[in-house]
Amino acid sequence: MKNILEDEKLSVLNHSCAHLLAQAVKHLYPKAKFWVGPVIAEGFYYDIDLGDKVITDDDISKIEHEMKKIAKDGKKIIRHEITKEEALEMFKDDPYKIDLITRMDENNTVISCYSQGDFTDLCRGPHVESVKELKYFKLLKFSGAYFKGDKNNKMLQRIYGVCFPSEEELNDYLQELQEASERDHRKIGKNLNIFMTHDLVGKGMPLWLPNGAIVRKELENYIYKKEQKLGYKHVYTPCVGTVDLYKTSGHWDHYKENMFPSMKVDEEEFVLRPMNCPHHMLVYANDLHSYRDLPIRIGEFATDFRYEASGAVKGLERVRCMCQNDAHLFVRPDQIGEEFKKVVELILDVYHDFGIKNYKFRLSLRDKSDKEKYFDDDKMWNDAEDKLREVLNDLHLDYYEAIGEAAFYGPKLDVEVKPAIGPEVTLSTCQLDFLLPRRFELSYIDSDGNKQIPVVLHRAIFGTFDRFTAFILEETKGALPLWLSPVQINIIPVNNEYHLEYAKSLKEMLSDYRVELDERNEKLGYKMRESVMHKIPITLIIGQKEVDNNNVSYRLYGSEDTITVSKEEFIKFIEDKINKKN
Ligand code: TSB
Ligand code: ZN
Repeated sequence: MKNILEDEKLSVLNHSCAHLLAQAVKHLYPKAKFWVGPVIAEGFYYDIDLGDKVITDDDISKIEHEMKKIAKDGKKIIRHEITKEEALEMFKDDPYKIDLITRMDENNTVISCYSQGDFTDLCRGPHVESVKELKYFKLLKFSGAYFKGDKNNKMLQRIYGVCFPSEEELNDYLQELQEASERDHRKIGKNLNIFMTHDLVGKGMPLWLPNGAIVRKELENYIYKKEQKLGYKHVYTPCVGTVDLYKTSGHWDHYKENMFPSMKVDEEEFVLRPMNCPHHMLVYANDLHSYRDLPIRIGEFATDFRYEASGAVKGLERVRCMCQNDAHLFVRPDQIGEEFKKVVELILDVYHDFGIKNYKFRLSLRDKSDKEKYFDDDKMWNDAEDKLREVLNDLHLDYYEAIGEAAFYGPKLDVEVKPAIGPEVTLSTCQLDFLLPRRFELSYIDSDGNKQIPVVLHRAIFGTFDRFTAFILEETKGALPLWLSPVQINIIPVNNEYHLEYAKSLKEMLSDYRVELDERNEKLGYKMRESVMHKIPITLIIGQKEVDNNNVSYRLYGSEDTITVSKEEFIKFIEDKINKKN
């Protein structure tokens, strides 16, 4: 998807188009007052105060029509430079512009504004020369938006749009936008009954429906098996802890703004946990450890709660209640490299199974000047950062470095992916930590009988089941592979009167799989179309030929071919497909 902000010419064009939008709104609603109209990655928007009026689809077409009219008229866009006093006078009827002007630097005497015909807007510019250049635009959507993003302020009307220099580019972009919205996991998740949300449960708190629960269970089984083979031990721990636990870990000081507020129960003060590390530190400390026992790998599918801004929560991708595919690996300093390498290899292995190809490794480092977020121990940080770099270089992996993205306890390797809509997000992560083991006074006995402090690797391969499911729904456009699909096989008898009995016997035979039998009295074509709409990987079509020959005919999702095989061959085929995960 094109990012308008990355193209200077397009940015100017879109900025001018935001002014054109404001001018058209002013023509149609003379009392309108204007806040800001910035360029964004998707085009532009303008926040407008329309009194009590709420924008409708009908208004949008009227505004678009008016914009076309003004553009055709072709007025020049002219820059003026005025003093702060003049600006305050010129915009005296618009409290939003006055807000902007009064906050401008006293010494910065030059304030610029741009006029086009009967409309003038306060603006730094630059702009195109004439509104004539604004020919190929489209208003995309509208929503309410609080003034300055504060819900105690007035709700303004935000209108989004985009503009291109040619019709072809606009159409291409709109087509891409349409495709992205088809791929949006929120849309797919709704259509395929994967998850729902409800105001009574709350923002960012999705409910996994039966179909979603199947996907999640399969993901859990899949990664559990991998982790078991690699020597991980899984635990279950509570999704709350006392405030003291998070004071000990440092989360209370460094991560509080991401946490839900605490609650008092009897004499204890609890907090919903945002991370599982403190619990796992205590699990480690429950036993004495010798250097021979390490690495110890403690895993958990663990529910966490985080405060995410209400504007940031998004379907399953960014939630306030999430389940991490988490583990904490307790290692000796000499094992860091090898263990870190194993984690990276596991990430690559899983991505291979899921066919994930478009991702970026990001080495997230501390911002040395941010003494508040990051504990102050240069040597510890430098050692940790060098260690990660060393392994990445050994593995010949492509990565880039991001300052200020480290966790408060250490540097990390993040894997970034691009969702259908919106900015990149982190999926997998592996984080090095010299701090928490100290804070929890963890130890092991070395070969000389002395106490040593272990190092911890925090890692989540899927990240969270929530985010990973969102991503995989978008990658597959909802057409999940056979092993993950909520319904794996759909059996359609051509004619219930003659073929239903045999179809039922097939369902019985396939009882190890997730099978549906469509015995509704609907036309074959209709049932076939529904099977495709629900993205079911295999559809069995059972007619007289199949009954007579005691075999099956199937179609794979996305294919028009019907293949006839014996029952035994069919079972072998699906077993093979499930095992290969393709
Ligand atoms: C890996 N303590 C570590 C853990 O041991 C930790 O919590 N790391 S994290 O903060 O990076 O979170 C782990 C993963 O959770 C992230 O990589 C990301 O994939 C996922 N995640 C983070 N926030 C959210 C969210 N709001 N919604 C969905 N998934 C999230
Ligand atoms: Zn952790």
